[in-house]
Amino acid sequence: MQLSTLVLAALSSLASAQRTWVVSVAQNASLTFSPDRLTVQPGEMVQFQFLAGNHTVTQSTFDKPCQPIAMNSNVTGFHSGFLPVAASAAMGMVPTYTIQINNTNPLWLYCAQGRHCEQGMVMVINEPANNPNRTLENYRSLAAQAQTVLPGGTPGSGGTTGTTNSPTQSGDAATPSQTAAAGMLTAPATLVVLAAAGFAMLL
Ligand SMILES: *[C@@H]1O[C@H](CO)[C@@H](O)[C@H](O)[C@H]1NC(C)=O
Ligand SMILES: *[C@@H]1O[C@H](CO)[C@@H](O)[C@H](O)[C@H]1NC(C)=O
Ligand SMILES: *[C@@H]1O[C@H](CO)[C@@H](O)[C@H](O)[C@H]1NC(C)=O
Ligand SMILES: *[C@@H]1O[C@H](CO)[C@@H](O)[C@H](O)[C@H]1NC(C)=O
Ligand SMILES: *[C@@H]1O[C@H](CO)[C@@H](O)[C@H](O)[C@H]1NC(C)=O
Ligand SMILES: [Cu+2]
Repeated sequence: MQLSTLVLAALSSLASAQRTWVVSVAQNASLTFSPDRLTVQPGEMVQFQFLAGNHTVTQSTFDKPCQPIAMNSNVTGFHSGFLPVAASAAMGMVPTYTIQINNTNPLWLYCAQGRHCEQGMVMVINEPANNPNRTLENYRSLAAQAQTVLPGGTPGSGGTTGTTNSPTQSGDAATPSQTAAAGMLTAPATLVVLAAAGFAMLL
């Protein structure tokens, strides 16, 4: 009874070890998130891999791009802060910031460095399908006329920072093994062992 509960718990944790989508930040030292439009299911993860320069990924509202979402709504939102790309590169690593997607609400994101947001360094997760005005193109146009605000407070909230030594340059989905270095994705491996041990004891 206790044992099968343990196995079930381990298996259901495995089932919830969802796909991780990778967004390359500043690929080729460009002012871009790549891809800049992603559709992500609730429960899935998005990992930002900071490849060059000194950038952030920061949440805003659609209507007020380049400003922290908390300035314009009652949502706290997330903000990676500036990640240590050069220091990590010296060790052959790429810094990462990983968020969990909890619902299908759109997430409008910008880089809070300098005037990168005005220059188009923005993206959307779960662009609304049914509102012809709330598009990435319109968000980027609004951003071009905005003024970037760097959030105060503690960076890194709302997500998990880490590093990877095998960034996924193509910008699509990463397998857990590719992102295991990010730390949070090593948990399922432990559960595999747990589940295997559970089965072994049942036999
Ligand atoms: C970076 O360069 C590669 C090779 O030229 C290209 O395929 C890719 O689209 C570039 N990425 C960005 C974000 O411009
Ligand atoms: C990154 O940019 C921020 C804001 O401009 C600055 O305070 C910080 O020193 C920069 N970090 C590096 C490593 O250049
Ligand atoms: C946040 O704002 C939304 C819409 O303005 C409102 O429906 C919601 O109740 C508010 N939530 C809190 C915790 O104040
Ligand atoms: C889209 O924007 C146009 C022009 O600003 C406005 O007339 C229209 O009502 C908007 N549509 C929606 C669905 O918000
Ligand atoms: C999803 O929920 C987790 C746990 O409450 C939270 O840490 C995370 O910031 C949320 N994700 C987003 C995109 O708000
Ligand atoms: Cu930037």
